[in-house]
Amino acid sequence: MSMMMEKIEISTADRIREAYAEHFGQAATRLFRSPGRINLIGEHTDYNQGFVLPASVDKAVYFALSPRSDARVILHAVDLGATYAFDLHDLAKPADSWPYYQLGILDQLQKNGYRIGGFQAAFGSDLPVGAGMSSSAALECCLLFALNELFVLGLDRLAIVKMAQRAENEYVGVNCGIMDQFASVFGKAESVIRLDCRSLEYEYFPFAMNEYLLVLCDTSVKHSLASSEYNTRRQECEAGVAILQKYQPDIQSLRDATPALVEAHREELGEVIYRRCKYMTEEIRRVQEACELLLRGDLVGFGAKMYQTHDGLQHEYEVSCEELDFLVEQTRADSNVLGARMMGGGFGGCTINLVRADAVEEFETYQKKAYFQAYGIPLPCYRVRITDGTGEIL
Ligand code: GAF
Repeated sequence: MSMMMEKIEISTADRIREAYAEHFGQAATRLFRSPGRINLIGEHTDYNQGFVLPASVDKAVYFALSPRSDARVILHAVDLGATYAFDLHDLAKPADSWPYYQLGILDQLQKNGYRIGGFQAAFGSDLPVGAGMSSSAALECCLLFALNELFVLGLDRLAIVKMAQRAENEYVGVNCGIMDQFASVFGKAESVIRLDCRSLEYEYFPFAMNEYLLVLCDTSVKHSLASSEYNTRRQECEAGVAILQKYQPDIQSLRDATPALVEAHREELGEVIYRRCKYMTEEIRRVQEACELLLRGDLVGFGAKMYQTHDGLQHEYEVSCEELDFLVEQTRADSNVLGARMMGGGFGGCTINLVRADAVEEFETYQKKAYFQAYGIPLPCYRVRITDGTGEIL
């Protein structure tokens, strides 16, 4: 299932290829790329079996690798200047956490009875870590895709997605949904993916960026609450389901509940669980409505939905943070911005902004200035290009 890739971000690809040659003293056999993702709308809905609207972007993880004749694995993290070597039969967690993602993949392969030999790899990325663009999912998907090719394991793309997600759940310990891995593996140039996270049916929607651009503003902060609160949100949603099931036994997840049902049981849910369920049932509907707007070419309506999502994430789901709220607030009076919201798991990372193309320069300038004045932190801005998903660079 090799895939010819368009030659994008070649400088990072070359950098990793060269770093491999320098570290291992010979050229790598193969080179693979897995992109990060954006998500236009549908946040935290994946683990509630709702809908999401992500796309894979022009920032990615690259793995250069070759098989070995023994059972040794050597991982060279180019961007960290660190190397970790181990035997395939010893997947114990090392002191440093950076190899967890790769070990998680090998752990999954073993648990599922896939046999591979040793290999050596150099990897690195141009994907900002901690920016909420799924650098960890990209890392997992890239290695698994590469090993699938190298050792001819016969996994299809969906199997890769599911196994990479389980690596994150079981080995890394983050109970993430399926969106990030799906977007990284199934991404398609100039398209967003509407994914039903229950059936895993998906549809590509053309998203040509001509008059408007998607711009990410990177707060450059990642508050430590991120992964613990993520797992807490999942539990809160499950607690909501358990209560609502008393009144509607066929509810399996918040996907099956309506905002009216949540409202009717507000008192019993309690204030916190009520707010989580309210946001979730509304957001799942909002993604569907937003897709309709997109199909009709109504980007103004679509942008308004992005703001509603942010408001819900800020006040009801409570996964935003001061810096994200500040950046979104800044855009509200700007008629060149159709929509803005925090993106991803929250507690830091990026906002995603739908901005009139001819005003992007101006937008970035005022955001950078205001952010620096408020927090003393430079604000990287990324103009996103939607590219193909995971594949081999030939
Ligand atoms: C993180 C998770 F990994 C995703 O599964 C998703 O839940 C997202 O947060 C929030 O929408 O990126």
